[in-house]
Amino acid sequence: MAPGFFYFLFDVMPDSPRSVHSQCPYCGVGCGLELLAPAQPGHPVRRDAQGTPIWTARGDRQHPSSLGQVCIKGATVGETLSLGRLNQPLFRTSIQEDFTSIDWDEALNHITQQIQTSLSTKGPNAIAMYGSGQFHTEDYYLAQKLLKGALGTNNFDANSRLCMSSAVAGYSRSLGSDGPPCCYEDLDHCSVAFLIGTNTAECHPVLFQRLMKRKRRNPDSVTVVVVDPRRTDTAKAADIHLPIAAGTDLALLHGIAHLILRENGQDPRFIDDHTDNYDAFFDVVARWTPRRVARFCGIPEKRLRDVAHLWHRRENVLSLWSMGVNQRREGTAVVGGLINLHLLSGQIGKEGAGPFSLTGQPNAMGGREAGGLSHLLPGYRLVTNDQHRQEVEQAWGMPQGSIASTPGLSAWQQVEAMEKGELDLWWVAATNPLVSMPDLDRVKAAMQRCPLVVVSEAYATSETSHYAHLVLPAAQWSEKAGAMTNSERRVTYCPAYRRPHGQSRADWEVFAEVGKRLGFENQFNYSSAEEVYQEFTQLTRGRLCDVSGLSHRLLEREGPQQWPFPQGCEPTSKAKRLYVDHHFSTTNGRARFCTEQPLGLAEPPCDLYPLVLTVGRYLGQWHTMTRTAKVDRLNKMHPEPLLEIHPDDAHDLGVINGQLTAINSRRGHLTARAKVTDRIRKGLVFLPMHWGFTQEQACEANTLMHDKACPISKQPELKACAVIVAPVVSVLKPPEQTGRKRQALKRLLNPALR
Ligand SMILES: Nc1nc2c(c(=O)[nH]1)N[C@H]1C(S)=C(S)[C@@H](COP(=O)(O)OP(=O)(O)OC[C@H]3O[C@@H](n4cnc5c(=O)[nH]c(N)nc54)[C@H](O)[C@@H]3O)O[C@H]1N2
Ligand SMILES: Nc1nc2c(c(=O)[nH]1)N[C@H]1C(S)=C(S)[C@@H](COP(=O)(O)OP(=O)(O)OC[C@H]3O[C@@H](n4cnc5c(=O)[nH]c(N)nc54)[C@H](O)[C@@H]3O)O[C@H]1N2
Ligand code: SF4
Ligand SMILES: [Mo]
Repeated sequence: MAPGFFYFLFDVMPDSPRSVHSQCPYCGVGCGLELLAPAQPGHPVRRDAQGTPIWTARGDRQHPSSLGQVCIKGATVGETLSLGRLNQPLFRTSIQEDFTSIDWDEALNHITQQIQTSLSTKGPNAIAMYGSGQFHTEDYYLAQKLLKGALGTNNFDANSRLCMSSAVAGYSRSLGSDGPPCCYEDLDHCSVAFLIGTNTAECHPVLFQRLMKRKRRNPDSVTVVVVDPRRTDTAKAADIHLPIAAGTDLALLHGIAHLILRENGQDPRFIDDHTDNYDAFFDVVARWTPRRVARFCGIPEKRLRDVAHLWHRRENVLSLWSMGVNQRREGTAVVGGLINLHLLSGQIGKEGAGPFSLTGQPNAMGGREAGGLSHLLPGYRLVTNDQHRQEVEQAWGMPQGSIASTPGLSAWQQVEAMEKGELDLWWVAATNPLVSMPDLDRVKAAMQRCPLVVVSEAYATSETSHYAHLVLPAAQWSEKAGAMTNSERRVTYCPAYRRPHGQSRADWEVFAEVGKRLGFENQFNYSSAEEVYQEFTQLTRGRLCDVSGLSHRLLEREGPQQWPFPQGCEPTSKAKRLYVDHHFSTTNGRARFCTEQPLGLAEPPCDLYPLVLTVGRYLGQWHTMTRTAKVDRLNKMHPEPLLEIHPDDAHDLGVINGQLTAINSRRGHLTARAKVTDRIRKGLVFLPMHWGFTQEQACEANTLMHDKACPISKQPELKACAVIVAPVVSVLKPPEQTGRKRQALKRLLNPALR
């Protein structure tokens, strides 16, 4: 169905469809939602706090990934879609001025003029775009075509750099390609669930509930192991919790490998037939004796042995991981260390087993397929590969040599380039870096050196918009049609079922319009998202992530589908897992053992900064809260950010439960109320990432974080920095002053507020 059809229908029009099916726009579980129109027979029209009619979300029983389940964020998404939205484009020449409203034509002129100037003076690398795993695949794809094709710069990167890039790099190094090999059904079949660096209960709740349901019904059928320095809700439900010291995961994994070998739990046939580099790996893990590992990780040796014992060729081990593993200065090596265990025990490409990264965002997977990182091209291709570039140039109808052969700037490198005055145009879309990047004061200062900062944003007051020159109103999920891929490689069609708010436009439409204005009329001439998707799918033909058989129509008709889905494929005939034949994506078909030595934290604690701060998430808040802060129920769940601190540390530092504390790192300081709890390891403190400077309870955790990153994946170590904590004896921020500051900030964006 053409997206225009739905645009035509207003939220409450009597002939509006009673319900539509889509994928939840929050986490990477990618649950199916059924959205019920505001007006249902026999019921009053549901409205949000401003009286706008709202659609109600509930679990879609037909969605194969979630089977009707949802969590509280998915269930309340309808309440977030209209409140506080940005109405029209806003512009100012410097961030000291107030914004004025402008029309789209003028807004696009500002962008194209800056691009033309940059191209004729500094060249294409003075332009960069920073996108997001919350794009639809169509948005992602056209951003690649615009930057990498039309402009000739690979300076497109996404917030996946802060999220999944260590997993991408880890899969590629060990298995020859990106692509999680498992599926959610494996949760029903594994005999061991090994959860490392993931707070699944809060961050991928529907998957966690699936595992827990199985465990409740048949407690002995599966052993759950959780590796996390905090006793999270996930860890509380585990059979074995390993509260290792922050940043010691690789040593733990090497220690497990060491014990598997000692106990003869390896799979010699699998190793001989399907892997490379085993001898070098053996030499590395031989040195990680149980005693050394137990001491390094700060856990009892007995617990280590209990866990290693579960990793055996006769078991079905499914390992799940997310940010506790990826956000490390050695993130790629830790992913490699985890995949090593699967190769050693032959636990991959079979039911209930394998290394399974839990994707953070709803379409970070689709982004990877569309080439949405600065070293990638659509269809899991690489910018450094001559043949890959030529294939894409040909498909795009662009001359050979249009695409540059070196990787573009990664997310943090874009900030560094602004610091050096090398960027003329920084275009941020569907991400809010002034909450989510490390070392925020540096990012703010860097942005002020960039002549044109463009922010494409759905809501009126994001932190990043406060440092922009041009703000473009974005149509968001529900207002634009598109496809998204979840963690188990399942693609769901997300229809446009509400009218775009105010003058907002879909991101892909804006990218296409800029392409056309730069003279690429033919290349960017699309009349619907469906056409964009069609072009993208053809570029995946013959690749691991082949979706050449998919289209919006097929997905609408047949429902969500897992890839690979080559042309001619029948919806029911596909394999649920990758690598079932144990033929991997490397040139010789063999998977590869990794051999890095553990390094530990990039900024270890010291006398001045004796504690390690880790930063993560709460169940009821999403990232920078532009959406979830609009839901009363979610705010009541988490009224404020709290500093979790162990009772012994609190005692040593004179910190009292509920008291305001000051937290300092080498880069900044902030205050937060203390929650004294033994659910966190001694020596570690925790803050949530969510509350940016526009929030009443502002707590900019990332002003404290450093930018040190994994040299392979370029993913920053957002899970640890060294801090000192002290009780606050006087109130630092008198309430009137905070109020005035907020008023001033609001004024900046005033014309946009409805
Ligand atoms: N409610 C909610 N759900 C979300 C999101 C959200 O904002 N809110 N965001 C989504 C996104 S984009 C992502 S990426 C995922 C993130 O999902 P998760 O990675 O599960 O979430 P985090 O809270 O960032 O971190 C997970 C855990 O890592 C632990 N950790 C810290 N340091 C270490 C370490 O050195 N080793 C180990 N083993 N563990 C460590 C922390 O204690 C924390 O419990 O969540 C997704 N789902
Ligand atoms: N210390 C620390 N820092 C972290 C993390 C951590 O664990 N610790 N986690 C990191 C991770 S994994 C992630 S994924 C990031 C997340 O961080 P961000 O990506 O910055 O967080 P979001 O709030 O999801 O930002 C999405 C923005 O896009 C807007 N938006 C929504 N829909 C659309 C749309 O369709 N189009 C456009 N143009 N805009 C839209 C939203 O209003 C919002 O402002 O944070 C990272 N930062
Ligand atoms: S688990 Fe994730 S995808 Fe599912 S409803 Fe909750 S936030 Fe949405
Ligand atoms: Mo993420």
